[in-house]
Amino acid sequence: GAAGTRTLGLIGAPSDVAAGCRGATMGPEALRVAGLGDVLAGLGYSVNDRGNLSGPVNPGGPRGNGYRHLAETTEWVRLVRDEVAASLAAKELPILMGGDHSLSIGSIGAAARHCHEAGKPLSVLWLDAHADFNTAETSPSGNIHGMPVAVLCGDGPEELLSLGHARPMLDPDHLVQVGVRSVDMVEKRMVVERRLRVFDMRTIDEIGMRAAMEEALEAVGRVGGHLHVSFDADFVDPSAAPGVGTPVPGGPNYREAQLCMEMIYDSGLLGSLDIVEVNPALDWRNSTAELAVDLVKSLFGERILARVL
Ligand code: Z70
Ligand code: MN
Ligand code: MN
Ligand code: MN
Repeated sequence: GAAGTRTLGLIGAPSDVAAGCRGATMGPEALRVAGLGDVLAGLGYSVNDRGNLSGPVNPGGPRGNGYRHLAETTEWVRLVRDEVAASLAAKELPILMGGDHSLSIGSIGAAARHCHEAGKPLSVLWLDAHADFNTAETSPSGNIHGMPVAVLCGDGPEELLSLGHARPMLDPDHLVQVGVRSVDMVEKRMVVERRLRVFDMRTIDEIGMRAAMEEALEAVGRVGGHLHVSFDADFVDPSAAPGVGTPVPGGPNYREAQLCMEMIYDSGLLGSLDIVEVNPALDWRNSTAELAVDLVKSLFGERILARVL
């Protein structure tokens, strides 16, 4: 967990090829400008900024065979997978700075192989307004950033599935989603059929963020081993995180999002992290990257007051 790993590896993946609109390419630099590295160093970690990966540019092509930019997305996912694998092999806790959310296929694929080789289980906490559980058949858009959870659970194009060490890369029972409030019509059926564990916004309204996160962390804690947290900036309410491509009203507010991160830190389970879908082209004075950095501070142990014993 974060408490045990003192070296963090920052990996920039400036790609928006799998998103519905342009601009997440600027996410990694926005996070650096907002002070991500300095803040983590200030918490006492040693930070290894591995720089940005370099992959295909966005060709602005149409949907073909159900997908937009499948070849370009596959190349970016492969680059992310290999760099996250290198970071894990160097005993770092990797932090992927996206980029769109399809890149999580690479980061989680790398974590899955790493865990498989170490003989420990992998669990994933997916913080997102969306379920990201579409396939070419169910997707209304063809945008692959709406499909990574399905790919990780074994449903998707051969090009992406074959990047994993096993099929599925992730046991769907080891995935917990929090914050979901926008699911496409056919996607809903799949989420229910595959029995995904979802703490949607209705549940959070009813039981509160504290109880929802207690249950979510209990579930991933039962799996044990390595926890990967995949943070889509659109998890947070757009009033606090306006710089995202697909804002959905009715998300966790600033305080609820902070509590969520504090509770993940306290679990001691964190083994790798994605920060994705920050889109400076749609933002207001870098406020969304600054919010993400505030949240990451809590995720890595910052407290309002020092804990007494
Ligand atoms: C929609 C689709 C999505 C992120 C938007 C949107 C998916 N369900 N994912 N923003 N991160 O096109 O599949
Ligand atoms: Mn997402
Ligand atoms: Mn989303
Ligand atoms: Mn199990």
